[in-house]
Amino acid sequence: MLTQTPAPRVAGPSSRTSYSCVCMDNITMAKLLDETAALLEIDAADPFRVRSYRRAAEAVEQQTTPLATLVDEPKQLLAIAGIGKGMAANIVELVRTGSMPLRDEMLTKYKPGMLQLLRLPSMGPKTVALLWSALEISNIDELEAAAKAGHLATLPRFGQKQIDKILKGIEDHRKNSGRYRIDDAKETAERIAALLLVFPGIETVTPAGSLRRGRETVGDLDLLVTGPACEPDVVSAAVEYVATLPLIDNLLARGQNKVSFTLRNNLQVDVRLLPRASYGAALQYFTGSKMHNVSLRQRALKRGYTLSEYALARMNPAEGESAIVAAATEEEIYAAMGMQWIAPELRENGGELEAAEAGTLPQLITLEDIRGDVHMHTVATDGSNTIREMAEAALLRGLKYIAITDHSKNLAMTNGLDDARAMDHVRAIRAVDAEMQGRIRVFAGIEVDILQDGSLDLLDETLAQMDVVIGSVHSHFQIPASEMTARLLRAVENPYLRILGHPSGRILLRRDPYEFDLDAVLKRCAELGVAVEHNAAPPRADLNDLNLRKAKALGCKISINSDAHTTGELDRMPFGITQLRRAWLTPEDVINTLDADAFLAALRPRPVGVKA
Ligand code: DGT
Ligand code: CA
Ligand code: CA
Ligand code: ZN
Repeated sequence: MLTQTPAPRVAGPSSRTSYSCVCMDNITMAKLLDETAALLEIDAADPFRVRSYRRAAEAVEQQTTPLATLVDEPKQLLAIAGIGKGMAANIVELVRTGSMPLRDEMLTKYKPGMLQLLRLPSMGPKTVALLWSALEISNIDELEAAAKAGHLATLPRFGQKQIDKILKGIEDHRKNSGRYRIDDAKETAERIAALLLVFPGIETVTPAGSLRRGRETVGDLDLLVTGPACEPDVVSAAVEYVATLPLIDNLLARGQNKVSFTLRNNLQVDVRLLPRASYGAALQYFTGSKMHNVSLRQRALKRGYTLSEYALARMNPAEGESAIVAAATEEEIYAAMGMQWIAPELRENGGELEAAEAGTLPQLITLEDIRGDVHMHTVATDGSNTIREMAEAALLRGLKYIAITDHSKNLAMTNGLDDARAMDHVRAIRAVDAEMQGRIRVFAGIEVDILQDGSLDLLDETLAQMDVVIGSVHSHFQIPASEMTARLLRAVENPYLRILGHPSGRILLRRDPYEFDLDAVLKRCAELGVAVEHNAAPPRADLNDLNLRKAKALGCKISINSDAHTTGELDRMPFGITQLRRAWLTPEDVINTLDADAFLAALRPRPVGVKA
């Protein structure tokens, strides 16, 4: 329990000079000890020795006091069950240098890639040692090549069945080491949370890690769980419940308060059951990012505090004073550090800590700020719903205006509109706008293709009839960067183009962005008053957070749109908002926060002489 931990003393001046080492946290330390144990095992070391490193790793992970603060207090290190004299010396080395002699020695003898081999199914240390000594296989790629080339069959006990199993394991591992889109991850997290909440005594499930920070993809899910069933003395029944969830494909690890498993799609999930008293500290820690945490811990040390997954604690409490400064909520922790609470989306060590200290964090945009969504499709092209259905669905979502922006003829597979159909469509849109009687405004628009030469796919006269003209690239992605830049620059020079749609063309995890000089295009958009789009569809999510920051810095107007092809896809907007928040954007930076008339007025003015 937190209150029973002896208060750490102030670290001596010598160890204070290098904060980066003093900042090694217990979980990182445990990982390094565990790796050393695995390398020793490959080395066929005495099993007792291997075991001592494993036990030490477990003991370190369970400690509530950051051991890095105890390096000048060997007695306190030795007081921990599972840490003897030699291990205490190892810990001191780890803190001071980031490694330790035995680990270094093992890593000169073996290769780090061999640790990865151990994660494959049916791959133990003896097998890894054999693969190394017989075939010099030191990583997964080499193992795969050897298996495919038939070399493994020359080894004892390697039948075809065993080899097939290894190849399948490698394939699964590859999928597993991939990343998952935030929308898929979020849905999965919600599904698991619903199951967890069935257990009596589990009251709160919070996704942490990259999902909470809103990264567009996540490596694995980190779910934090609390409630009466998660207190240290009662946690085993809850752990048992989690470890036997029916959706678990592969149970990876099951500890005192942690269960790790993979799902059928290979996504890994880490569930941690935490006491309420330290939930805030855990949430802060496991939300990350790692660099944000390292920076925050350095600041804590300067204040005479330690920050861990258990608490923000005084290093040197006065007689009778509690060591704990804050632990139950994140708000308390940041406040005790003299900072504003920092939205998870900003926690990438990109200036947010400095701003929080100065009290100058931006008022980030929220979904409630959005009044209009001006990129969506209907049955006229590749959408699934009518204009009226889109309008009603948008109204239900509280929007004040939308624009219908179907495709143009170049995108033939979508039944894209030619000039005549586009004009008919404008009339149909205006009719629905009238039917809605002001409950919601329905603007006439088009998502016109930017052709290979940078011209637009429809006549100026047609475009002149539209309220919203989005220009997008949907073909010829592979042209040289200079040509793509020229193409986009020519497109935005067209006075009818008002918004540059999904400007990078990427499809997350499937298609890279096309190459061009983004800075040049953004600069020109800013000069001409062409808005740039953040496309809220999770597979697109461009401009991404970094480029959005750039667009803002260059003075671009920014528009966020769902690009919905069904009424349900209007609900993509929150994913886009998350990315805008990661880019530090405020409501003032985004034109969709304006009223309908102000929005139209904020778009690039129509060419003189053209009547709306
Ligand atoms: P991901 O899963 O690759 O999308 O990224 P994260 O940020 O979710 O990373 P993950 O799952 O490895 O860890 C979750 C959080 O836990 C991370 O953001 C910060 C914290 N954390 C994990 N491992 C370490 C570590 O070794 N050192 C520190 N300082 N923090 C860690
Ligand atoms: Ca994660
Ligand atoms: Ca994780
Ligand atoms: Zn498009």
